[in-house]
Amino acid sequence: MSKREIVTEPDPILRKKSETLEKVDDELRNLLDDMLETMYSAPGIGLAAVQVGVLKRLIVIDISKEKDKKNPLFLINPEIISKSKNTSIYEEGCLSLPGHYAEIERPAECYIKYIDYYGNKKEIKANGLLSTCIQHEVDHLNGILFIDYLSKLKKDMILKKLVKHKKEINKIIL
Ligand code: GNR
Ligand code: NI
Repeated sequence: MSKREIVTEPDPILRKKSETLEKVDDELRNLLDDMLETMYSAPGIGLAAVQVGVLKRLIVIDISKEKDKKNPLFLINPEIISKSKNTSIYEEGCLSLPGHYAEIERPAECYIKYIDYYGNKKEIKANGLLSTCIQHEVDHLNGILFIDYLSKLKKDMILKKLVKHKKEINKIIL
C-alpha cells in the first residue's frame, strides 16, 4: 500500500466525469488499498478515485470513529437507485477543498447498488452520515463538488482563497 497525492481545487480533473469499470482485479484492488491509506492519512471519511487523479468510478469510505475499529467500505461503480424526500443537513468538508466547510442539505436516506472489493454485486440502504458521504462521493464521480450547492458568492469566495493558497505554496517552492 502507498499513499497518493490528493488533487485540490482548482484542478480541471475534478470537473471530469469518471468512467465505469469493466472488471475487478488485483490491480484495481491495489488502487483501492492506496485510496484507503490516502484517506486514513489525510484524515478523511471518504475518498473518490478522481481525488488521487484517477478517473474511475471508485469510492472508499470509513465513517467509524475509533481508530482501532476500522470499517472500510469499497464501492465500485456505485449507483444511487433512489433517494428519500426527507433531507438532512451536515457540515461537509472535502479533501479537495482544504480548510473549507459548509452546511449542505441532501436527501437523508438513499439506496445504492455497487460492486464490492471481491467483485460481488451489493445493495445497501444508507442513512445519516453514511448517506451524506456516499452522495458527496458519487458527486465527485460526476465532477460535482459541495461548493456547487452554495450561492455563487460563497462558491467564488472559496475558489478565490484556494487559488491564492496555491500561489503562495508555489512561491515557497520556486
Ligand atoms: O472527510 C470528509 N468528510 C466529510 C464530511 C461530511 C460530508 C462529506 C465528507 S467527505 C470528506 C472527504 C472527501 O473529500 N471526500 O470526497
Ligand atoms: Ni470530497
